[in-house]
Amino acid sequence: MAEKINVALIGYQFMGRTHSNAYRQLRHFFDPPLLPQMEVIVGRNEAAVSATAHKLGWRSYATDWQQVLKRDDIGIVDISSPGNTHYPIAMAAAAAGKHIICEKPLANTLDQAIEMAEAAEKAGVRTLTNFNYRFVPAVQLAKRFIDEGRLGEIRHYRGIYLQDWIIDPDFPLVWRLRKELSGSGALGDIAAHNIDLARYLVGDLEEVSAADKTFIKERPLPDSSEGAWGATGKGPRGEVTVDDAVIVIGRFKNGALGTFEATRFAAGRRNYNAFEINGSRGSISFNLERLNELEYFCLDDPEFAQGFRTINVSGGAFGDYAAAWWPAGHIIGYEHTFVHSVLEFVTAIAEKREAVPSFREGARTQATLEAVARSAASRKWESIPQL
Ligand code: SOE
Repeated sequence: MAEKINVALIGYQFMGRTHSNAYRQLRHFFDPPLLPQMEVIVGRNEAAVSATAHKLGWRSYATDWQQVLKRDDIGIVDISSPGNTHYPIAMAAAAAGKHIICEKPLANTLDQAIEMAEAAEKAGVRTLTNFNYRFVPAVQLAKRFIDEGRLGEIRHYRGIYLQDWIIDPDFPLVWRLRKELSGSGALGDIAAHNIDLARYLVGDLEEVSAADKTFIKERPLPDSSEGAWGATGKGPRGEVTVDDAVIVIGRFKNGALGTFEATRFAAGRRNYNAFEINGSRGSISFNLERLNELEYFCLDDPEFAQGFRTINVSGGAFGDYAAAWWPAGHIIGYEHTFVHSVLEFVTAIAEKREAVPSFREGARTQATLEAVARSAASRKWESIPQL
């Protein structure tokens, strides 16, 4: 029987739910070397967090994360709360010797992200920045194709992440639209995924040039003082202090060119996270809204048989993550990516190795995000510090 490790989850909204589901499902489908126990879920609103604890299957709840970090029986701290809370919680968790999993982007500034990575490294605790889309089996197949050289030399990475959930000008001023809470808008929320996937699949970028835009400058204040998602309203309005959309061109260190576009104003695109990669021998294309599929074109096929083919990435042929679920063709979804990232994290803890992507990796992506923000402000190319 594998050893157990108690988890304290901070945050109980969207990400709190995805992480809870991951901890719950993990041992039903995998054999992790360390078994996470859903010990305590933490949130400021007692009525809401106690109801959520019960619903999501946590043994207990608490309203003060600082008290929870003092507990010797907690081994993992999971930070699934808004961006401005990542830094103070992670710094305190590292000081308390806890392993830390943190939602993306890692921090609201590059300086904070670097400090978090260094504090954890110094404390000898394991970390994971939860860029969950790395853990889609089709994305892992894309990585395998690239690493095996099937695409040849990589020339282009074209990433787009399109959503439309704030297109209504009366959608409230939630925390993601306030810089002091979220750090940035579409940039940190969704371009961060684009850029992390590009770094994972193609490598680090060295410089970027970017433009951003805030289309709706004021929005109704939300019902809740905590800045949670409230009803669309017509009451007093507050200023939107982040970007609504961002476009980027970039150069990778290995010579490839990249383009990135992220917006929450693409009507009809709900969570359209897609990329295409072109190499000297072929191409691949992925779209999260069809996440079990990878499109592949190969110039090594005989000319009369050339064309994009759609590979259904499910079942035993596609690595441990896909194999653990259902037989081929019996597809998986969004929530499974979180189970895989939790598996990577507890396995790394048990094996006493760095989890991937660690806080250091999260800080590298943050360095790119910050260069994008700098470029959008300066209207010049900006270089990316290599960490
Ligand atoms: C909201 O835009 C959001 O939940 C992001 O925060 C996630 O990172 C993304 O995976 C889905 O959309």
